[in-house]
Amino acid sequence: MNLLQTLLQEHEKLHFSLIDPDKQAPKKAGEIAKTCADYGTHAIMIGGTTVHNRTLVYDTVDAVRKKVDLPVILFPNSAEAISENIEYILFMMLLNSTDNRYLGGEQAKGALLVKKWGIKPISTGYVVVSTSRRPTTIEQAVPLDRIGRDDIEKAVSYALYAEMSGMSCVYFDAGSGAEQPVSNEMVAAIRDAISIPIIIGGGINDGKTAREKTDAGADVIVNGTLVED
Ligand code: 1GP
Repeated sequence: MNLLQTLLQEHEKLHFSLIDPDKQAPKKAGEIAKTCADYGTHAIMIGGTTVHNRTLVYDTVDAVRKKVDLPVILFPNSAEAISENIEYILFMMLLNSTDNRYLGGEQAKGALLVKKWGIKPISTGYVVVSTSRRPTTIEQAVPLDRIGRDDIEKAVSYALYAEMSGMSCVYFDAGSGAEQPVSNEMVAAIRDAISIPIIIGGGINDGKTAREKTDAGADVIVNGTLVED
């Protein structure tokens, strides 16, 4: 069993707090992680679309691990963002990218580092959903087979692809600071189609919205912007 499966045996639903190393100094990241831990988050995720500095990732992970006793999971944008001191990694394929770099290129480079450093991978089918009028950072950075907020069938097809390929979970992300989160209807349709854990993030800024997503079938809610503010 991987970390996500183990945590889901202990808790019905999970909350992960995402800290972007590019948004604050490592010391501050440690303080944010401590606050999240005090609020009862189940794990700290470290990552962001813009970070390409392994040393900064290392220092951020180090500061967070010194402050909290929770699992710390890397959420990498490329092999460059993988640091030696992380215990877990969302080993992701960006399923609706149209750039081979995110469909195997970075993963092959990263796999060598994950092996060398003994990092525990959590294989993840990562899907970006476009819900905002203004493109989010990830939408600007990566060419995508666009999935709109109402493209439920397309979202379900990617979820099925992930499950049939043996990935251990899916992560549907509206992007950091998204104007709207992935819809409840989309989450429910994905839940109906697959049985592996569903992570939902992007634009979830209050408890009511988070609850709607878990009621619709999400297993894990990710908050980034909210925990940084
Ligand atoms: C982005 O899902 C995460 O990858 C978190 O999004 O910053 O909008 O919470 P927010």
